[in-house]
Amino acid sequence: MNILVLSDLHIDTCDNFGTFQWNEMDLIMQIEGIRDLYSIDKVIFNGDVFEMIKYTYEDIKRANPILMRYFSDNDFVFIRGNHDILNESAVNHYDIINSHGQSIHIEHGHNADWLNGNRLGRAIGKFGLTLLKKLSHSKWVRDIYFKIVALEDEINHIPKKYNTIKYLTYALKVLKEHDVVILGHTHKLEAHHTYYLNKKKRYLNSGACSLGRFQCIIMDTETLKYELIKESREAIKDMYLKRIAI
Ligand SMILES: [Mn+2]
Repeated sequence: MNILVLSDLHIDTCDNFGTFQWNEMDLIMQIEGIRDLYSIDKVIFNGDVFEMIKYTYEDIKRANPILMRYFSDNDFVFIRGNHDILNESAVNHYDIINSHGQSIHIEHGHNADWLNGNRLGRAIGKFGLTLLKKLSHSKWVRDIYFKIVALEDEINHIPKKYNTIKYLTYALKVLKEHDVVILGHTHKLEAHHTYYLNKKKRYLNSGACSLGRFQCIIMDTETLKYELIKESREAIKDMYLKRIAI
């Protein structure tokens, strides 16, 4: 089975605060192009697909009708990230076991963070979210909250605060029970191999598809061969032009 794993789109309402910066049709064409080119059997969205911290799901849906329709018309897997933890139609992780008994584990990766990764942190986070959900019925609380989040994002640019070694350590923990682990969350597309517990293990990160860029992982789940794909906006445009010319 060939899988396509992509993450961290942070789909927003396409206003000035957001980091999605994709035209809906361009993104769909990009995904469809890859599906076709690599004979993809399963598309897996590895978390932070929707920017539900800064925006409400309803507003995101309203701003991206073509994309939402595309998602619901296809049998895609959606994994929960820390920015779309409230997405009820998503799962916490997705595991595949191939015919050789090798196990591939896919999750967003925010469990490596203190706030998300231990019981106390999760309890605090959950309490905060519950409180926010209750208070968010009031428009002014919601407005102030979204402003604070937007300001916070501007001060600490998302990818900078991630310490790669922390996720590597977390990946090693997960690899005790799996042969391959695919995380997202860090916005850094990367791949590492190691011999661990007498087996070859792989940690991959699906990078990000925000800011109009396209990064993803393609993997043949039988051979565990993979490819990291990183395309700039310009390369994507060139590809369209070529496709149209044909
Ligand atoms: Mn994340």
